[in-house]
Amino acid sequence: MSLGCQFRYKVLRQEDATEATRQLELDVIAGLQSQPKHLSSTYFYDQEGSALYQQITELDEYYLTRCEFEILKTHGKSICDRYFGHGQPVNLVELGAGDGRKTRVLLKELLEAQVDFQYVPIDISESAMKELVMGLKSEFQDSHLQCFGLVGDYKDGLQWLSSQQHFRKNFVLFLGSSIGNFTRENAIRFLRGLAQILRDGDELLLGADLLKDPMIMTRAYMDSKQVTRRFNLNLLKRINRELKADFDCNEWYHYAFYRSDIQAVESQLISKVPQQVYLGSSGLRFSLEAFEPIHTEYSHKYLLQDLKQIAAYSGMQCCEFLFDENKWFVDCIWKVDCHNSASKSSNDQQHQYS
Ligand code: AVJ
Repeated sequence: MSLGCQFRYKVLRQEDATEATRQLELDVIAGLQSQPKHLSSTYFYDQEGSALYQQITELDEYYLTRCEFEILKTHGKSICDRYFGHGQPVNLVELGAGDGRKTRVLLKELLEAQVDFQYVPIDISESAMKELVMGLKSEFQDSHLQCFGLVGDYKDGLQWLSSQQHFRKNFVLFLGSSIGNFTRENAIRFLRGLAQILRDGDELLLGADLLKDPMIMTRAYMDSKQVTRRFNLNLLKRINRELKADFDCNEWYHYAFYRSDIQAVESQLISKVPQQVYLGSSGLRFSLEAFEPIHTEYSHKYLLQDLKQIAAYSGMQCCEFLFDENKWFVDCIWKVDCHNSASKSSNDQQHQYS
């Protein structure tokens, strides 16, 4: 067995740190000049933020990860039987793999069933990819697992895959209700883009958090150990460090609440006192009144009918819904269906959402 080529990755796009900082600065300025103020949840995940998110997934109150684990454990075998094998080799593609803990459940099922597949995690960060691939190597050394990571954004990765590997079907994982950070409109835009890059017959497994008791949803984002508070505040720390700002990180409430009007948990940072913030990198100053909120995140929650509608608008066909025992979370399996896709839904969708 040639270990050398069993665990590997390819860099499609080098992360450009200067460009990333410039974009952060533009977004921070725009966000702090708006009313109400906002900062994007995409900036949570620097090294410290990713580590804090990892801790969140282990909290009792943060049921999402636990539920999805259960789903993959319970239904892994049937996913394997239904969507893999049948003589066609498959790319098991994962968007934003993180540490890949949940995915390992599936990898083990697939290896056991001896289906012809390779695992293709896609991540923009080369260091995260390195860590993931090394981790897999130490766990799966003695198996037949083939791992071929792609460093780049999702578009780079998927485009490269569809141009290179015509003989393989793609089965794409987008786990954890990451889609929940998008507005409905942007979720559809993103998924439609995905459907367009993929080929007819390719599949998507999409994790989505379902509507439930509003207090259960709220507590998941206002945990008793205050890890989510640190996660939220880390955004300000990051801005202090990368943009030479001087947010006083001790003077904030972390506040998260469920909004039934938009079916989302909204997270905010609320200043306890009047503050002047100096953004050193740009020389700009921003002031906050006492109790002024900065919006940092929406985590959308879904009804099954929402998900069916999103699939239709995205040009995908619902194959099945896989639930945990409580039906708190769902993994949807959708098939890319070009006949139904972009052309049909683009007009409908504009009426509905723009
Ligand atoms: C990674 C987007 C799924 O919204 O539940 C966790 C991020 N924010 N706690 C979510 C998060 C606060 C998480 N997602």
